[in-house]
Amino acid sequence: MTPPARARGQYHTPTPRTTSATPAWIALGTNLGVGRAILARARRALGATPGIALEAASRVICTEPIGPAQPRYLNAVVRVRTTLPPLALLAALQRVEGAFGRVRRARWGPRTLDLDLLFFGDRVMRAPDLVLPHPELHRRRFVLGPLAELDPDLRHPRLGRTVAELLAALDAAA
Ligand code: A4P
Ligand code: MG
Repeated sequence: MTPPARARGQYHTPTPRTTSATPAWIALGTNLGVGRAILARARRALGATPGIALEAASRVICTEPIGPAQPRYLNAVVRVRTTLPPLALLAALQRVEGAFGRVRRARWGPRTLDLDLLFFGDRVMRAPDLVLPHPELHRRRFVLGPLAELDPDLRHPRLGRTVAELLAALDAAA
């Protein structure tokens, strides 16, 4: 039996797609105790942003922290379709981060919600405020795992390898 659409991580897009909308992939991360609720609210906030339609969401995974000693993270990836240009999409992500940031600074310190723009279609760019694809994504299992769940055949436009291939390369190097 086919699982319900929601269980497969697929979302219905209420507005009709326009041909000018671009697919984009966004990584979500949090290491706050109530992280699952934060991620669910962050997904809703993204989907409610004008110019952004949520298309699919990976499962949420619990991951060991990369970098300085800190609590474990919850990570996920979403695919959206957007009519915003790349820098406007980044600004929208930063506004959502900021909305959650006000909560986190009061209670938990500086990092509660991190939203990174992984891919914007097949755009390759290196501007002062935005590097596309995200420069670390191919080194991060906590990004490639959820990404592979959604779109394993998606090809990295600069490295020329698919998400599944990048994940396999990371596993082989471990
Ligand atoms: N920026 C440039 N390109 C991009 C892009 N493609 N997407 C600039 C998003 N931002 C981009 O980001 C710093 C600046 O990067 C922004 O002003 C933007 O103009 P930030 O989120 O404000 O700062 P940050 O958190 O210090 O940097 P970053 O790179 O997001 O942090 P990390 O390296 O992601 O570290 N371990 C696990 N297991 N899971 C995690 O999610 N996350 C971190 C956060 C560390 N360890 C982790 C995880
Ligand atoms: Mg970030």
